[in-house]
Amino acid sequence: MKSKAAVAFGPNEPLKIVEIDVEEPKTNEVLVKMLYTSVCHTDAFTLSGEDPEGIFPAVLGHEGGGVVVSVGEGVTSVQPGDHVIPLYTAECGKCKFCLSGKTNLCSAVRETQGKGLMPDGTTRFSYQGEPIYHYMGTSTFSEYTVVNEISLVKIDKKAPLDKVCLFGCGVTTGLGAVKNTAKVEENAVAAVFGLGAIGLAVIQGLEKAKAKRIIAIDVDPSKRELAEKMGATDFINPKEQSQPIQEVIVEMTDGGVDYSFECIGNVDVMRSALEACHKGWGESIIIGVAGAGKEINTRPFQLVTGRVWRGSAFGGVKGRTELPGMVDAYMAGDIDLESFITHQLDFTDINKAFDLLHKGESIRTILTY
Ligand code: AHE
Ligand code: ZN
Repeated sequence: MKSKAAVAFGPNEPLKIVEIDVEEPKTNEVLVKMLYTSVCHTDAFTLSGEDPEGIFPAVLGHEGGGVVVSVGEGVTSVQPGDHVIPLYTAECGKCKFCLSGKTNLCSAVRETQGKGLMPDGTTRFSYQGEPIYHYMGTSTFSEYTVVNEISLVKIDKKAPLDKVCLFGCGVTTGLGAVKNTAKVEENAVAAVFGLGAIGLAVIQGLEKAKAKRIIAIDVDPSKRELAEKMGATDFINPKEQSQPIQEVIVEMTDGGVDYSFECIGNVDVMRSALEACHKGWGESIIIGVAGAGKEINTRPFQLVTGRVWRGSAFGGVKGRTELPGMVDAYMAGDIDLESFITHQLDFTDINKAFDLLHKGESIRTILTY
């Protein structure tokens, strides 16, 4: 079938809105009509050419919501008409990772996913007879997309997809990093570096966890208002400080924070975030995605003396098991999604959504097909 799509033909080129061909779903695959998608920094990161797994031409996009159109052979958990959110972290429930009880990282389709292919090694997208690659197993920048059954979570039909599509990445990642990865306890002191969607969701998660002090850090002073609305108790602009930011934080917290979160993908900030942690127990969670070839540095003494470095992917959340509950929590008024949505545009204006993100003017733009 024909589908309107925003194709990334090459690194650093604007996406091109074209009509691509989408094949029927094969065994264990599902054809989804996307209704909404948003743009995450990771899409921009891959488009920039910095992602070692980036392949072109590709249909990017990994934060979306849609409706099942048809299912391939063997699909049992979803049927046409179901409302679904694509998951870039699949959940097969059967692999070594899923069964470990220690991680949300599923290995079932991850290898082919990273190569922009479906598990049979081919793509369902083409343009003028040439293959177009998938992305993160989701490719939400096409009105019709083919996704593995295990990369889809069915959610309540009553939930507004133009809001809950945000559970596809940023919000879930931030909330999950607090709850699953850091396991923040009541009265904890925390610092959040970078106040995009993930950082703001971390702040919201910290407030839910009843952290007593939530220090929000960003070089953009305009981020303060939203950070405070989400629950930040302090805001620091590192540019206004004469000392390194970790020293500022250590001083103001009597030795450092219990938890810090790096939500940017900047390896220098990752170091600051670790070194802002309290001796003996402070834990720093790396969430931001760093560019190809980047490495983190610190003196090993920082770890010897009890600080811990951890990473979090999709907030440690098992999508098919946990997302329906998160959607319900939103519906019950326990999670704020509205505050993340700063812009709404037509899907064909997707390059504008990238511009807004690059300029730091938006948190999330919801694109409507
Ligand atoms: N492809 C990159 C890694 C990208 C990466 O780390 N992705 C995050 C999600 S970013 C969402 O906005 C992640 O969760 N990764 C886990 C996984 O399985 O990819 C690279 O460096 O190769
Ligand atoms: Zn993302």
